[in-house]
Amino acid sequence: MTQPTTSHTSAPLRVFLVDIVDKTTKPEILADRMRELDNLVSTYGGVVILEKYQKKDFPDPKTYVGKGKLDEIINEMLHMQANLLIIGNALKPSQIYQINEKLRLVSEEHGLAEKMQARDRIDLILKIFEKHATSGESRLQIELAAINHMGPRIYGMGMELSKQGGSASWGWGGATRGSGETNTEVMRRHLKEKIRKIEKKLTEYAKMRTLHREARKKRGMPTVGIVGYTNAGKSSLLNGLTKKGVLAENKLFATLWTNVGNLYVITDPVLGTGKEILLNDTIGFIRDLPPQLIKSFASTLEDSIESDLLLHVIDASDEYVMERIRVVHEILHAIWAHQKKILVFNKIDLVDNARLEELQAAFSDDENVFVSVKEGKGLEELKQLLIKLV
Ligand SMILES: Nc1nc2c(ncn2[C@@H]2O[C@H](COP(=O)(O)OP(=O)(O)OP(=O)(O)O)[C@@H](O)[C@H]2O)c(=O)[nH]1
Ligand SMILES: [Mg+2]
Repeated sequence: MTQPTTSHTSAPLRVFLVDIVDKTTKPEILADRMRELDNLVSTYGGVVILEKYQKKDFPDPKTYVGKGKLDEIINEMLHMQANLLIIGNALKPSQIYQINEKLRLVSEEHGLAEKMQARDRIDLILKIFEKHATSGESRLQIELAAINHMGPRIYGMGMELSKQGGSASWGWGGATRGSGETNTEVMRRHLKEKIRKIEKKLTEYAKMRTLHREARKKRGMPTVGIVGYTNAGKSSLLNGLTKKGVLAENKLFATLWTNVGNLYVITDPVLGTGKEILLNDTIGFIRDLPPQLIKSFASTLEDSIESDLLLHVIDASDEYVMERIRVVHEILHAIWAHQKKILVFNKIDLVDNARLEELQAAFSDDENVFVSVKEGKGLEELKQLLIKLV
């Protein structure tokens, strides 16, 4: 069950991954979940030292992971000198607190210079978001998401807020213990005020976007939102269609803001006339995103939600393509994005013919197109479909 992947490296984040799944989970689903977690860790810059799973229908109310299993994990962490425990699920604030308390005690007992810590999958995603966020707006959205996720953990546990520039610290160091640590009311007020300020600033950004959108509508320019699972190739598609030069990377959540590009499609080759379409590329989706977190990104997602048409980009080479499509559908439903969609199956350069035929047959009722942005295949067909539908 335990698979040491690397031994004693000197990476600063030496991670022990643990995933808790229900007893009916199939081995291939388990492997897929692990692969995604592994990807999240490396996108963040950590190295996975060990991986473990536990099949459990009812997580332990106190520590999520069962007590015996947790002791086992901590021993292995000590043995392998792992400093970060990532639990691949969404834990309650009190559960992650209990685990961290245990890790702190053991770290002290063993005189570790740097104490071992634990985080859940949402913390990890937030840290990646934080790392990739460059625009003022995305930083604010992440701060809001972090307070929403960590907030209850901070004041619920009577921890102290570290005063880094007056904002809540949610680094791996997390909230610290110390003097005045039970002043819960003060913290609660402080966080509430902080949330109010961030939401006010985000509303200003949203207003600006609305103005831009209305101006575009007046000009009669149709808008298309590019959505899809993280790493499906959304930014690459925007680049492929518009020669925009947006960052596309083999990393999860490379995009956290809205990239916009104009696409001009010739509709009458004789007259040389055509139609201009505005394309919006934005943050990718991933399984089990808490609604609060999605809500934090509402203003970034608004351009897609309000667009005339959606391009749902899908990595056709992904073994779990159906599952990814389902996750994206669910999120689109949750954010009220109900407009017409084109399914864009990307990366067909990595897919064999039999699989392509299978996908084509499975999605024959939907508007769909099969492309390889990398090889420039299918893009012309996609442009023509776009023109027909907007
Ligand atoms: N083989 C192949 N790789 C592709 C293709 N399109 C994109 N990629 C690669 O897929 C990876 C992800 O591409 P991005 O365009 O950054 O994906 P994204 O959906 O914008 O990802 P996030 O912003 O992180 O959610 C990059 O390494 C791309 O080079 C394709 O048609 N074929
Ligand atoms: Mg992107």
